[in-house]
Amino acid sequence: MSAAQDSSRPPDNGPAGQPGPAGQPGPAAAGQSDIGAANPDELERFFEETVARDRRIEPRDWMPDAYRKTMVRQIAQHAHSEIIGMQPEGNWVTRAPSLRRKAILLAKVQDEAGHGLYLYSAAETLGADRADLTDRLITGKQKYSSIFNYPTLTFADVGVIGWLVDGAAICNQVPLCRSSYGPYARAMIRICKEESFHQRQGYELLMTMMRGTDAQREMVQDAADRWWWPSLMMFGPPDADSPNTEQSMRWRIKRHTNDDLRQRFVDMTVPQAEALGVTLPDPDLRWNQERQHYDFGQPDWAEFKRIISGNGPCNAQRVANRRAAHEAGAWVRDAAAAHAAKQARVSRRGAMPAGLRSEA
Ligand code: FAQ
Repeated sequence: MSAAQDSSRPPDNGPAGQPGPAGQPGPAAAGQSDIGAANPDELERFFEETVARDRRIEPRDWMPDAYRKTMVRQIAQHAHSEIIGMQPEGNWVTRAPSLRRKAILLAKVQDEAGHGLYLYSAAETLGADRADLTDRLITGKQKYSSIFNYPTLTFADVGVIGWLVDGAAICNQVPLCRSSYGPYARAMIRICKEESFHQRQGYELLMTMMRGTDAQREMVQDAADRWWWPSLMMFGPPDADSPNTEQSMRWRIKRHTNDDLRQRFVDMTVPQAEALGVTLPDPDLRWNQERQHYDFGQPDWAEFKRIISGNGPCNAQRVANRRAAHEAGAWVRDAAAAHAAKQARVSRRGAMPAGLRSEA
């Protein structure tokens, strides 16, 4: 369907800031807030209608600056989380107890790198610069998920991360496949498929350990005790303390509130814990017949605040590792840029008539 046929888009000959001919970005799509000759009210109305009709906002479409800023913030934090999230489990690659477990873990950690890369690309469609985003991560100016600031003490942590952390990520991210920003929503579809494999491998690993020795069962229980509360924090602060939820729900970036998703996660996870034979470390956890949901206790929100402001058990180590990897990779980026420049020179020369080519 062409943009002109799609009733969710203004015609191609619309004012500056709207899509140009043949899908070329209009001026605003390049990240400019100056909408030139366009009627700002009309653009805003068109944007609101597109969102209200559950149509996607695409990179070439006009969008309010605040929407663009929110999307860059959320996508960048998500990308950083995937990249930093490689570290806690990566810590166990060399010590996996069998070749099979090592192969599975390597594949999972590689998937996380891939997720980070899709997400940085999605942020670039909004005019963000990937080098700048990386810089914000390694200088502590941009957040990543609190969950990755806890240490992985035993191999059971690998299983519990798959079960609980990927389980929470799936709960949170499946609705994001319907997020209003097209590139983010599309990236999320593949990411969720891979997260689903990640969760199953974690559960299968824990099931194997629970069928093993007493010591293995104790390791699983200990890991579940340590990761349960941090997993609940992944959904963000309680709704009453979440500054972004209301506007993000209105823009249909988020489809559910933090507390709704947390409840969904608890309801989904309790029967899985029972099937595993693991006790979740919450004395307030019980089925509420009236609500048809589990009641549960609150995580330590003071701990959450400490972690997201950079003072968790592993924040400094995670960021230092990322910074070291970035600096050690500088020669690769330089070599790739030099190669790309050379290829561009060669193809420009190839396009020139022979008599005009310089030999230099
Ligand atoms: N950790 O107003 P809200 C994964 C920040 S990927 C750190 O509620 P919002 C895969 C929040 O950003 C996990 N910061 O904010 C994997 C905001 O920051 P600001 C990452 C947090 O955006 C598995 C401030 O607090 N997933 O696990 C956290 O509406 C295994 C106020 O909060 C995503 O990023 C937190 N837990 O809702 C990889 C999913 N919670 O404004 C490896 C996409 C909140 O100060 C191994 N993101 N903050 O800059 C989202 O759904 C949302 O951004 C929320 C937060 C739900 C995270």
